[in-house]
Order: sequence, then structure tokens, then C-alpha cells
Amino acid sequence: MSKTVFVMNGPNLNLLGKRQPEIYGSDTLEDVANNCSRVAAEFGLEVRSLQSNHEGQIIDWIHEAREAAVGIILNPGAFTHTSVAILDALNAFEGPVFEVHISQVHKREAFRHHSYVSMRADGIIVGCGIEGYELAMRRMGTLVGG
Ligand code: DHK
Repeated sequence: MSKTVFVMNGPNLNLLGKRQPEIYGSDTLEDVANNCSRVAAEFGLEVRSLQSNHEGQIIDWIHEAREAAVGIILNPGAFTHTSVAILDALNAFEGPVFEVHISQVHKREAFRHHSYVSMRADGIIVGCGIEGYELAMRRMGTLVGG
């Protein structure tokens, strides 16, 4: 059975490519999904790409990942900076977790400088545009790929 990595995106990332392109670029979430699948295949991994604007849905998917995924790559959007509940859910997941931010959050407003998810993440990729997801997937492949 092939191993699956959940690539999860939080609120407003469904608008990737249309929303503030000067910050988030012009590529879409579909581009992210395709790029992740291509890199994952190099390591014999499969990808399930998920996006939700709802915190509870993201938590439910993290719970599902306990049985269905070998690792999680997550851009929690603004929930990064607010959600103890997502941190708690990730703490109940045993595989590698990579946190991705498209923008360089540390050059932005102070409220974006703190991440609850970083307390659990095994690696953090910030400010590399959507390429950050591929970088995370390469590291994931090194850790859990076949
Ligand atoms: C995406 C968001 O939607 C913001 O709320 C975060 C993150 C940054 C990103 O850079 O991908 O603060």
C-alpha cells in the first residue's frame, strides 16, 4: 500500500493566485497540489490535498491523518497564529509535520511572528513562495519515502 502525505491549507488559501498576489504570488492551490504530487512520486509517496476555511474541519482532517497519513504538510493560514486546538490535534499525530508559509511572515506584522504550530512542527519553511511546499515534500520524502 502506498504511503499518503496530507497537504493541508487553511483559511483564504483557496484564493491563492487571486488574493494579494504581491504577497502570495500568482500560482494557485492547484499548482501547489500538482507540484507536491510530482515531488512525492519521486519518493513513492501519494498526496491528498485539502483546504478548508474552517478550523474544526482542519482538526478533523488531522485526526483522520492519524490512520491515513504518514506525514502532514500544513499551511494553517491565519490559524497559525491563533489556534491552540490545531496544535493539540497535531500533538496527537505521530508522523513528521512540516509547517509552510508562502510569505516571509517575520517581515510582516508582529501578530504573524508567533506560531502555535511551530511548537509541534519538525521543520518550518517560510518565505519561499509556493516552492516551500515542494521543499517540505522533499524533506518528507527523505524521512518517510520508500
Ligand atoms: C498565509 C496566511 O493566510 C496568513 O494568515 C499567514 C500565511 C501567512 C502564508 O504566508 O502562507 O500569516
